[in-house]
Amino acid sequence: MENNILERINEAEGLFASYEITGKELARVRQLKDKLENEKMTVSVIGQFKRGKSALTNGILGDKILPVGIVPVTAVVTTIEYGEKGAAVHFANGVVKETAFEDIHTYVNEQENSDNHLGVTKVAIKCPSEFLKSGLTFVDTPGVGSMHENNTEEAYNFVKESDAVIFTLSVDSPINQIEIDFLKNAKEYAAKFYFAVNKIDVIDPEDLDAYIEYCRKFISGLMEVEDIHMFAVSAKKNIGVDELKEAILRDCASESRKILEQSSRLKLHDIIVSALSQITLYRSALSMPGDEFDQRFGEIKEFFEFLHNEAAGLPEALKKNGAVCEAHLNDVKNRLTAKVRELFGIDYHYEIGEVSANGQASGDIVAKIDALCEALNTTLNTIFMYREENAYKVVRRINDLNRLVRKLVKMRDEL
Ligand SMILES: Nc1nc2c(ncn2[C@@H]2O[C@H](COP(=O)(O)OP(=O)(O)OP(=O)(O)O)[C@@H](O)[C@H]2O)c(=O)[nH]1
Ligand SMILES: [Mg+2]
Repeated sequence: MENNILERINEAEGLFASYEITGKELARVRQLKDKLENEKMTVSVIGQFKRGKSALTNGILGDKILPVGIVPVTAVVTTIEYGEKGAAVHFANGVVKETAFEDIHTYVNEQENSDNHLGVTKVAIKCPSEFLKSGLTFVDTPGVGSMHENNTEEAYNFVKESDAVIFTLSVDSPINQIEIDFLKNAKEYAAKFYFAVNKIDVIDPEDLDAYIEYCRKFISGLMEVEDIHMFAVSAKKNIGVDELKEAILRDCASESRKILEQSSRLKLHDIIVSALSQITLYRSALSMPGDEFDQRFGEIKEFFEFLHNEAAGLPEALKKNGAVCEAHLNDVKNRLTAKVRELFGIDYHYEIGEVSANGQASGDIVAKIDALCEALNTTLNTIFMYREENAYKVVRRINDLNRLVRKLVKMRDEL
């Protein structure tokens, strides 16, 4: 089965490319293909808040890169790859801002960027750590279960992109329901698990043995694996961290292909499930009464007009600034996606391109916004068959959709 996962991905790509409503799944499946073809492995540190994930990340990299603290700290995902020391902050509107290493905390820290009000999608760090030399992407994630719901959401989202995870527990608290739920979810996406029990410096050796044994038995049951290895570590005192590092590097060297194929299989399954739910949403939107459709189309047209006027009202100096225009266009794309979801209940997908820092404005921003709105209007008219009077076309479209569902269900069940 694993051998033909790439074929399955290609097949899914072909299907998603033929339908406007599966644009998001198309982008995800292409990303998956790129990861598999280029053997890009992502290893994330995940777990409940305050288990010491950031401290452990620093310990593994051998550098005090990330902020650590007694209160919930990590608010955004931080990816770390091999390279000359540097950091870049990625924002939802496509802007990428180079930043000094010492300033990372401004964006990552919950106290400074509360509920991620700065709209950061990730902080991408480069660091010349030996551990990263093989090309893997190492990721520190926000913790689940604190009162900061945004952190839990970010953590759940990022698990979907992880191939291997270090699930971090700590001896100051026995495994709890929040962790169990998170672990069960992670199992749906990641192909390889390392279990780290952190903060062993604060516990007596006999208590540690009892704790490890308790967790080991429990997790073995949960993971349906007989013999789970628990890595007892202290990120703070650098105890046991090397053993964990070596295990990861060994597996990356000897079984990265296997891990990536298994992880791709799990992810493709999830993408297909998401496409099927998108089709369900679409079908329920299609059954909307005609006058309600009229009202929704009226509302989106008003929104188009609002966006037109907003762009027209931008100061002339900004309209000439290429980076500002690109960021504005991306921001409009994000808002259009949210509007379509609000009005029609489906996820409309836009690629958010990276904003180039010193570009000259190419073309008129107002005309670009109008073109974006016009294209969306045409697509919405087509996919919702809005005021379509040709019965043949309607029937063909519905049959087409039924065929897509059948193919996806078959594919999902075979994965
Ligand atoms: N004694 C001890 N304390 C530790 C160890 N590792 C981390 N800590 C402490 O635990 C607290 C939380 O550490 P962080 O690394 O910020 O934890 P986190 O899991 O990243 O927290 P969030 O980002 O909020 O989810 C800090 O006060 C650390 O100093 C350890 O090995 N031993
Ligand atoms: Mg943290």
